[in-house]
This record gives sequence, C-alpha cells and structure tokens, in this order.
Amino acid sequence: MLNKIIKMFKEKDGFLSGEEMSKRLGITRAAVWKKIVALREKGYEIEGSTAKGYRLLKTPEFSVEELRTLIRGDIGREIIFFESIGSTNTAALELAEKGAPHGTVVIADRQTKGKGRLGRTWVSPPKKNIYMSVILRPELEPKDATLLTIMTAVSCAKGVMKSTGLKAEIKWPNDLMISNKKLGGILTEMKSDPDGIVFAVIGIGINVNSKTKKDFPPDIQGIATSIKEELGKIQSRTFIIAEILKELEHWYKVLLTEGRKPLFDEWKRLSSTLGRKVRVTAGDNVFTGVAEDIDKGGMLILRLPSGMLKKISSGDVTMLR
Ligand code: BTX
Repeated sequence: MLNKIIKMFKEKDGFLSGEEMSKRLGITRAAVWKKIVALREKGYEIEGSTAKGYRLLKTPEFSVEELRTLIRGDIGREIIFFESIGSTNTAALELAEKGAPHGTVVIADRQTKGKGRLGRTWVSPPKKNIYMSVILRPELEPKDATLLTIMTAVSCAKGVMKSTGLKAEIKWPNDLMISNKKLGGILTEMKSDPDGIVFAVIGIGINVNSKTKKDFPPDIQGIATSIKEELGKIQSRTFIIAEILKELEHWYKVLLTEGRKPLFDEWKRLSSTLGRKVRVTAGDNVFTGVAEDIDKGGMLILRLPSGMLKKISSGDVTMLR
C-alpha cells in the first residue's frame, strides 16, 4: 500500500487530495492519513493542506517502499528488508533453502556478522552502505559459479556508474575499486547437487555513505573508499540498488541467451587487473606476473616471469605497477 502511495505521488507533480487518494486506494480518508503518518515516520517529507491534500516534498536516502516502485523485472520482484541482521547472505541462504523464488532480494540497513570470503569480516556500519543478497536459481554447473560473480561485478560497476557517474573498476575476482581503493565486494555462495546448482546467493556490499576514518577500523582505513567520499555528498542507496538490480536483470538474461562472451567482453572493459603486473596470494602460494586474461571459467591467467602461464581459480590480487 505504501508503494502505491509513493507511485501516486510520483505520477503527479502537485497536491493529491485525500479524497482522490482514498478512492484510488479503496480505503477511508482516516486510513489515508495513517499511511501518510507511516511514510513520514520512514523519513518522507509530505506537506499536508486541508484544502489541497498532500504533496511529496522529499524522499529519504533509502526507502524499500520506493525501491519496490522502481523494479520492473524478475530480480527484486520480492524484496525482504531487515533493519538489522547477522548477514544478508546467511539470511538469503536460509530463505532459498525454504523455497524463496529466483530473484528474491534481501537487503539490510545493518549487518552484525557481515561476511567476506574465506571467513573474513565485511565491515557494515549501520544505515550507510549497501548490504544486499540476491537469490538465483540458474541452470548452471557448480564449476560455472564464477560466471555469477563476474556477472555481478559487471552489474555493480555499471549500476554505480549509471546512478552516480563514478567509474568503478573490477579487480579480479570480486572487488569493486575506485582509484585503487576498495568500494565494494561480492560473495557468491551456493547449494548444488549432482544435477547442478540448486540455488546461488550473490552477496553485494558497496560503501555508499560511509566515512572511512569514522566508520572503519584502522586496518581498513587505508584500503577502503565510499561513493560519498569520492563525490563529496550523500548518495541515495535506493537509486544505486535499483540500477544494480536492473543491470543484474539484463546481464543474467544475456548470460542465459547469448552465453558468456558478451559478459566477458564487458568484464574485460571494466577490469583494472588485466595487463597489469600483479601479485596473487592464493592460499599459501604467492605468484607474481602479468595478468594476461581470464579463461572461460573466469580463472585468472597469469604470465609468470619464466614465460609460463599459470591459471588461478581464486586469490587476492595486489597491483604492483
Ligand atoms: P573479501 O574477502 O574479498 O574482502 C574482505 C576484506 O576486505 C576484509 O578482510 C577487509 O580487509 C576488507 N573489508 C572489510 N570490510 C570492508 C568494507 N566495508 N570496505 C572495504 N573493505 C572492507 C569481499 O570479501 C566480499 C564482501 C561481501 C559483502 C556482502 S554484504 C552483503 C552480503 N552479506 C554478507 O555477509 N556478505 C555480503
């Protein structure tokens, strides 16, 4: 119902009368008033005039109701929002296990146990950044799960670019970077059986309005950035999420209908890794070389100083020059 009211406000520039709203929504004028109060509590600035009705002046920086009005496709048709949760990925895995449909999105204002890869922590200051997980049910083999990470990285970089104008780059395998600092990360988890992937959860963390010095511990301050820090002003998480979900919808279809080539071409255009001298830490092994390419499974192809090629399935990349 709140989504409908927001949509009605957006369709009209001026005031909406209480009578018109009550007619269109099929509720009493007293009930309309209650909905207006609920929206104001969520941060919407709504002017009320006895003679003219209601007019929307300002929407909050993040609103799940507004986000729902911006979704057109399968991804995000169902959005589950938590003010606080351990990890949106863990919540999404549980929901997927219980049968949540393809495209279900879990979003939180705050994570108390945000997860990175390999048991690391994703620092998640409240009400500032994007913490979001998307449930997918792709017809893919588990060995191709990296395609989902690649697809998500492309969608995030393009979504950030379209909503903010910032040119985010992708550092293999799962980092979103701006000026060599970490803007975001992707964590793909899945359940599979002998027939293939049963479901996958792609977790997206993007620093939107965090202040690195204030919101992050000292060990991350030197390596992290946020959209606000790059642009100098608060950005709306609603619109950034909406653009990312739109991109995901697009690239998921491209992957299923045209295969991986267009996706890989776009990834390569957005990559900050290829062509660079890098050090890759993969478990106990450290390799240095030039990042030449990714193979069709998303593995990094490194040209070692000996001239030999080495394929790496996962690891942490440091740029050397
Ligand atoms: P990663 O293992 O590549 O990166 C984790 C590392 O990044 C940490 O060890 C730390 O050094 C650094 N780091 C931690 N928090 C931040 C931050 N906010 N900004 C920049 N650097 C940071 C990357 O793992 C995958 C992250 C996925 C996060 C999303 S949030 C929604 C979903 N739910 C969940 O629990 N995880 C995902």
